[in-house]
Amino acid sequence: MSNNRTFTMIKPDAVQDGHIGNIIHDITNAGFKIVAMKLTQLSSVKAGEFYAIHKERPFYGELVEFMSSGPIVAAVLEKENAVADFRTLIGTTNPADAAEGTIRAKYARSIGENAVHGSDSDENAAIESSFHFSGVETF
Ligand code: IDP
Ligand code: MG
Repeated sequence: MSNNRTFTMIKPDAVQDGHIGNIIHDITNAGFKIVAMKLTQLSSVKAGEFYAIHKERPFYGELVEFMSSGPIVAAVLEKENAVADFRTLIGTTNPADAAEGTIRAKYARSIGENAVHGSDSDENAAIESSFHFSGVETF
């Protein structure tokens, strides 16, 4: 995948709290085009695979349990400089430190239950997009 796509999830906290519509609004308002999207739920096995890179971190078990606790919205987004611009739009991992107006500042509950995922590199954006979507589901 080129540098114009990134992968996101609206996490279980934000789905539960009724923020799907507002978050999609913020994303499209910021100039991202949705090229794949679905409401789904991760099993604990799939959540563990998705976050395998964090296996050694102390919060891994909590993260896997949280990410499989309820429905999520998975999506692939397109925009020039997508990965970096989307990280700016969502704000820092801990919403207490996130810049005003960012998605995490507005909608996250805590550092763990932080409303949205955003890929951290073009390579991971491609891996994470194909983890969730097949070719015919991506436009
Ligand atoms: P990122 O989502 O901003 O890229 P990462 O460091 O990649 O942050 O961590 C992945 C996810 O793990 C975070 O979005 C958050 O849900 C969770 N997480 C990160 N740090 C902590 C922590 O200190 N306690 C609990 N959960 C955490
Ligand atoms: Mg990360």
